[in-house]
Amino acid sequence: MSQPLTIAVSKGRIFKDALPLLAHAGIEPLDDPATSRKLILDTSVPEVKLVIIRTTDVPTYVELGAADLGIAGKDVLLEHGGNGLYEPLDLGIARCRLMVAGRPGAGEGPGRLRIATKYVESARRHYAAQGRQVEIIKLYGSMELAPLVGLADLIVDLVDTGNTLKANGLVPLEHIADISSRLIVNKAAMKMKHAAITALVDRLREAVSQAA
Ligand code: PRT
Ligand code: MG
Repeated sequence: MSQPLTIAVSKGRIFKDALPLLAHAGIEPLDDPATSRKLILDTSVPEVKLVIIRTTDVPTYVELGAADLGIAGKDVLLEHGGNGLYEPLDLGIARCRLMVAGRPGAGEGPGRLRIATKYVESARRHYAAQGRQVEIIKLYGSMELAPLVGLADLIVDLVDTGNTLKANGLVPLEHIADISSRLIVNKAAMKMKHAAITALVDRLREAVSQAA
């Protein structure tokens, strides 16, 4: 790999789960983003750098070519729309489900439902497919609170163990999508740095199949 490559990744659970896959491809970050304040991390491969950004910004960086590649949850990609990106590989990490949740029995009546969510586009598509008129309230976090204080009837959020819902007296009601993190690639970079990128994608694919 002689061409420089930049990979955009968020520092939370995706970073943690991506480490063993990157290590299989010979890429080990020289700093720990949990303790370092650096936003650009050198790796054991001199040409490869990791840029550490908010998970919702990953598709933007990659689409606009500020990073050649990125790792992002399908939840984030569904909101972004995926324009200008290739999505060559499901990394199978940071798995969860995008679900409708609420108090038991919530949302069964006729009237217009209020849905609180960070996932406005996915929620809109879900209810449009059902032909239901809903009012969507955009939130940036703590969606579980919304039904408890009467802000919304239902929420659309990620569910893993279900413990967060349970702790707040909520239950999962409808499944919208299975979520995992995907490798995304800038379209121009795929042409200009084809050899380096396909080599990396192949190594990561191998790592994913060994992890499965
Ligand atoms: O920087 P920012 O805070 O925006 O992101 P982050 O640091 O949380 O990002 P990161 O890298 O940790 O990754 C977030 C991504 O992880 C999401 O975009 C998903 O693709 C994926 N993921 C997988 C999850 C979960 N599982 C998950 N359980 N993201 C969030 N959760 C939250 C969920 O929103 C809810 O509040 O965990 C709670 C539910 O968990 P359970 O186990 O109680 O059901
Ligand atoms: Mg977080």
